[in-house]
Amino acid sequence: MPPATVHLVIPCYQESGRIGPFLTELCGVTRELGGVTIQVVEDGSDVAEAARMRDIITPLCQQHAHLLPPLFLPQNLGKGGAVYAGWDQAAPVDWLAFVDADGSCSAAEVANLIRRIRQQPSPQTAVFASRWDQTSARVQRQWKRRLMGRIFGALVSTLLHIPIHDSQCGLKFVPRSAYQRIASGLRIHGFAFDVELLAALHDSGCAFEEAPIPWHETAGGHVHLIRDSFRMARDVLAIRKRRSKRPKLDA
Ligand SMILES: Nc1nc2c(ncn2[C@@H]2O[C@H](COP(=O)(O)OP(=O)(O)OP(=O)(O)O)[C@@H](O)[C@H]2O)c(=O)[nH]1
Ligand SMILES: [Mg+2]
Repeated sequence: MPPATVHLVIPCYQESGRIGPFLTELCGVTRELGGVTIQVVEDGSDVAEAARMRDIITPLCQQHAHLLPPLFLPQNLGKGGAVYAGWDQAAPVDWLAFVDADGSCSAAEVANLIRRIRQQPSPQTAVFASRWDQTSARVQRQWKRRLMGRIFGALVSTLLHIPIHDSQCGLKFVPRSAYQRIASGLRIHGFAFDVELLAALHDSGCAFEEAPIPWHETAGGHVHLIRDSFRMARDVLAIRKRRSKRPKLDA
């Protein structure tokens, strides 16, 4: 039987300085796996940045048929908006996925998780990579980010009653059929989009699992610890409010 197919989106905002080596390696490892397409979604950075991204990606597209032409969004939608724009245009694959552009999660680890989801007899359980509960040798993050990540994880699981430790890790796999059931109700396009995605999957009956991965934080991150944590906490509260209003399945 052919392996389950995967469409992997890389959301990018001002990433021309970081994406090159990671994308090159990712194209190599996924080509060996087969059945994977990759697409960069450039999230309305600016004209000069879009040109730099084109210069990096075009030669790689010529070498790798499974690297699709990038999608250039006319305006900045936010990380979630970029991921969904890529997923919404995907061919009818088995799995939709995204990975951060900065290579904090290595290409080899992306390949490992693709092998892992392919062990499912059919795509059923969403797989969220996780930086939780690991020795500092495997997960290298600034202590501030590690701390904020733990606080945010506790906030998500407590307020939404969903058992998860790390909702924000930049590598996730979702069965396409499960995404199709929930896509029309997804509203959050910023950095907290993963939380809404998780809640919607959970509420629709799609199981999920956290998969521990090594993580090597890369300099030049876009997430502003105070400003974005505040926005994300606000988004979690909005998700909670909306969920409390939804009709109960068994009503
Ligand atoms: N589409 C889109 N992607 C964004 C935006 N801001 C950041 N990203 C992408 O989101 C991903 C994660 O952003 P990073 O800059 O790696 O975040 P970070 O500050 O390193 O935070 P962690 O990776 O969680 O430690 C990258 O692929 C970014 O390009 C945005 O406004 N739009
Ligand atoms: Mg990062």
